[in-house]
Amino acid sequence: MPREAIELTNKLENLSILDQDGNVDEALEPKIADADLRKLYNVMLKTRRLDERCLMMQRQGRIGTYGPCKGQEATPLGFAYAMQAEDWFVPSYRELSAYVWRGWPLGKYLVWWGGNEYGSAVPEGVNDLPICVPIASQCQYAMGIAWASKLRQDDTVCVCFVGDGGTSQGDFHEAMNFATVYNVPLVMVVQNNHWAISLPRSKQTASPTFAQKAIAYGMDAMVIDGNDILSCVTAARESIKKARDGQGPQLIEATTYRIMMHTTADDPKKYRSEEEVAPWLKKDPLIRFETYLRNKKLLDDKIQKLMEEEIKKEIDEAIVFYENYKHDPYEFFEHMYQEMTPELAAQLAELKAYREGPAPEVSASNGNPQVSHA
Ligand SMILES: Cc1ncc(C[n+]2csc(CCOP(=O)(O)OP(=O)(O)O)c2C)c(N)n1
Ligand SMILES: [Mg+2]
Repeated sequence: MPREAIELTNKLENLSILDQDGNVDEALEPKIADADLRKLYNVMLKTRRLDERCLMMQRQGRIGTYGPCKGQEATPLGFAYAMQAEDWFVPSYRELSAYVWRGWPLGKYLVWWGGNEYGSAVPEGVNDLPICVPIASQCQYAMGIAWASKLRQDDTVCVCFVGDGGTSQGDFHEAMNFATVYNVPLVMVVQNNHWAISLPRSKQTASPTFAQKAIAYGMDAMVIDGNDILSCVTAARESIKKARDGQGPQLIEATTYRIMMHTTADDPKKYRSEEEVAPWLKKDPLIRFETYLRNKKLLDDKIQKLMEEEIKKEIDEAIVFYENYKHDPYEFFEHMYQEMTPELAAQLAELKAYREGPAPEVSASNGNPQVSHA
């Protein structure tokens, strides 16, 4: 038999529970306690407001370049909600809602975007990694963390976030391959926000979905409406449970959209039309969640006004914390490893000697202007 067919039987599920008008598919509606629904809404709203303030602060020159997460609050939040506190969360850089849920102080987020490494110092007792900008490099860390959980038999799951652009990096595929071969408890979430800076989703891959890339690795996968918090919670619960039960790593593609610029260093008007963006404004995760809660009588104008006031106060306090934070250049070396490597220790000593020692004589004979480090 020189030629025979190999049957590929995989199918991908595409899950959507709460539509853009706030209508819910009751057969699929996940069980979430009323108090939790309100708390989820509170965190989603807080994330939106902090994100808006960060953008304003960047425009005022009070923080550095900023990467907004507007419209992408539901997916990280749904996963953070379904995780146990001791599970591991490995983000990229648009997962603010998960950080807020998992207890990161808001001021730390501002310190990070203000350019100080203290923003990367993970709060005590929180099993998270800091914001990761080298695209998809976090996939390798996440896979390693999940492998460690398996070797230690500590029953924890690692949830990793990566962008659609990140799926074109080798790191993503290496992590996926290793994760399935070693059957580690990893949940990989691809936030498909349709853009990687100015590169559209159509140029990112010829695959109809990002999720199907998992099939080649022997990994379970599904697609969800990433702007629907109910789909996100459902997919998160299911995938995290499977990973924890030893059924292997899982890939979730969350369909969403980058409403804002890539970062404040970018102008999306140069490469995409307002007509493309407009329909996504109607799919806003916050608005549909609000409609859902109002229909359930869990939210009204009074509760919402109170939430807005409390959130504003908390953000104001975070900004005061950030603006009073004494930036210390030596901290740059402190938060990368549990114990400083000899190379970093040597660089720290060099910087200290440079800043605190006598001003060096710099000759202008090489044609460069005479400089002093004062
Ligand atoms: C290894 C690496 N290459 C290039 C960059 C520059 N860069 C920053 S963001 C980005 C696009 C990422 O797109 P995606 O993964 O879709 O994430 P999104 O920004 O849409 O959340 C690129 C190429 C980088 N940070 N790291
Ligand atoms: Mg993207």
